[in-house]
Amino acid sequence: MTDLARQIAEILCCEQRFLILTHYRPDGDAIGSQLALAILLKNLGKHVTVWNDDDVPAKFRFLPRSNLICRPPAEPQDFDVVIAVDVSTWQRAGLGTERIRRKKYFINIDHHVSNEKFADLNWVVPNAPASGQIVYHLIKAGGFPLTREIATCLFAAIFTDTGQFSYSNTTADCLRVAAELVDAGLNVGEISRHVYESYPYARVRLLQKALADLKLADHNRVAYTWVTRDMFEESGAKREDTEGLIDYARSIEGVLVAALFEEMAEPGKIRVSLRSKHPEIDVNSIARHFGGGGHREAAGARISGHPKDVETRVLAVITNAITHLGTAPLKHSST
Ligand SMILES: [Mn+2]
Repeated sequence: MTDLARQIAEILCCEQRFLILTHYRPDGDAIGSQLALAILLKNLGKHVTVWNDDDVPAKFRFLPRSNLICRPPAEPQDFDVVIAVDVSTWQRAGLGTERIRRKKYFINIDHHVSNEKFADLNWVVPNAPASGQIVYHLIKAGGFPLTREIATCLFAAIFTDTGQFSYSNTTADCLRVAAELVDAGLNVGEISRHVYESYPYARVRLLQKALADLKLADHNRVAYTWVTRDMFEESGAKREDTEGLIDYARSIEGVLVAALFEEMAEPGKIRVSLRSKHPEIDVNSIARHFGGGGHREAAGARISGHPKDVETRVLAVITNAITHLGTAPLKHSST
């Protein structure tokens, strides 16, 4: 147990008014970690505010107290403690960052290797599989009760950020933590059904369109596809429905890097998600090339430019990153 963990636990005990922020376009780790902290603080009798620029994705609304998450208000507010969780840069916490008038303590809990350590107390553990796991260790450090509600949120956080315990960040420690969370009374099948088997049909229509456009490049070692504004319109899918689409590109045999290009609502802006399946390929550094970041195996960036042009630039940097690996183990032909 680190001093930092104990120091943060003490602040949770002593202070009264808390704000919890995470990144916009929140994923399961962001929402799960935010809600776990919120429930923990509520149980301690604290005043808790939870903001996000975007709605809670439909598949995470089953999480306990998900209705605590709301949009930042127009007027700035005072807090004793501001906690950013699963946020690599302060800017990624969105509008809420501009709605804080006063704060005594500023805490950053995160696992992105690209974290900019923007707060006063920065608890950044790049080898933690999920921010939710760091929150778990905070609960242990403070001797706080791990209720079933908190365990559900933390399990969802770790479950999603490890790709249902399938990515190489799934360590023995991670599974031990997960086992303890399940011991708190969780039904894993039920959580899995909510998160992975309750997609709106519109998402499947978006998937059909995105897969129809999927392409292989660089001796079939790179798979990429697009979701355009037209695809959103035609399918009726929401922005949150793109989560996980990249896994289809990633799942192809022989593919080392997968890329998903998404035309954003704002014209001329492209969101690029990247995944690596090879230990020597660091997509965080590829994303950083374009002002983004993330993890070695999963990262992203927002890039301005003409779609075709952005695609060419990103594919060139990917090619450059994998060129030294050779083209040996290829079993299938280009389509
Ligand atoms: Mn995360």
